[in-house]
Amino acid sequence: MGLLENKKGIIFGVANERSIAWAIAQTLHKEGAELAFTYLGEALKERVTPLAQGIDSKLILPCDVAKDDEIDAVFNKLKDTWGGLDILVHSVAFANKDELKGMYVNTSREGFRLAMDISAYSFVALTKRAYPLMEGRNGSIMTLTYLGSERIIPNYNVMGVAKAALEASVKYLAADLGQKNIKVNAISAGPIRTLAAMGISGFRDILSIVEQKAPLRRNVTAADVAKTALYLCSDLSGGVTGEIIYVDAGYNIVGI
Ligand code: NAD
Ligand code: 0WE
Repeated sequence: MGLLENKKGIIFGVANERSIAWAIAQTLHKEGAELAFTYLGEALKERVTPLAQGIDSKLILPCDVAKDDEIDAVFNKLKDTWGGLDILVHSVAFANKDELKGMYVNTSREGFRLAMDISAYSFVALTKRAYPLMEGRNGSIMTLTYLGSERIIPNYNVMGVAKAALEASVKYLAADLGQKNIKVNAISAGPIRTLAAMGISGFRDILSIVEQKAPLRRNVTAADVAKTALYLCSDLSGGVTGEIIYVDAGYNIVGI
């Protein structure tokens, strides 16, 4: 008997088998959850479909989180097929690549808008549609964030500001939805080699610094993050809401 038997969840943010969202999906499925997936664009459909089908998912839907009509279509489909929802995982971020280098002071108006829209507002947009489906069922909503929201990580720039907005949104949404018995939390993950980390200059150095300085003297894996996601989805985290939980080998506590 799994921890998530009879629970229904939707996962936003699988791009490939290295995605943090994919590790979360596998872990939730192992504990009995039935999952739906969304993907961004036709190119990713081919990648996501076989992964999702491999864990018995029947709902694999397109969704650009910048588009309200696509988000509406996803939640209408969930309502028609399942009639309700227990779990929402938001594992989506995007900024233009040229904003993730050089000085933050050079951030463009459009670059700021785009990063905020995809990486922060989208969490509000998804939650707005999800909570009516979670009525009377102990819902759990979560997102992924990074230490760059609160400390200066060179080149993270506008993504750090978007993650700060995302983390503040977690708290406001937790306050809104608490009365409906819905938890809203974030996992602040340490650096992990995924598509979103590809081509980030200095990423290797970041991994090496964490390995040298983090209390656990190692980097975290997507599987580490997935186990905390499981805790947040399950009744084990009853009473936990509005939190930013670090899964970073302890790196965030280190001063010098
Ligand atoms: P990833 O590239 O596998 O996942 C990012 C996902 O965002 C992709 O699936 C991509 O398709 C999706 N996406 C981007 N724009 C979108 C849009 N407009 N509509 C819908 N989906 C869109 O990389 P990941 O590392 O698994 O990232 C997942 C989350 O984890 C992100 O929020 C990221 O900020 C966060 N995070 C990553 C790390 C890390 O080091 N990899 C560390 C901490 C937090
Ligand atoms: O949140 C992230 C990365 C998010 C991300 C990555 C990309 C790369 C490709 C958002 N948008 C884009 N746009 C692209 O075109 N992380 C936590 C991983 C990450 O990204 C960094 C990091 C770390 C860690 C960028 C600079 C410095 C450190």
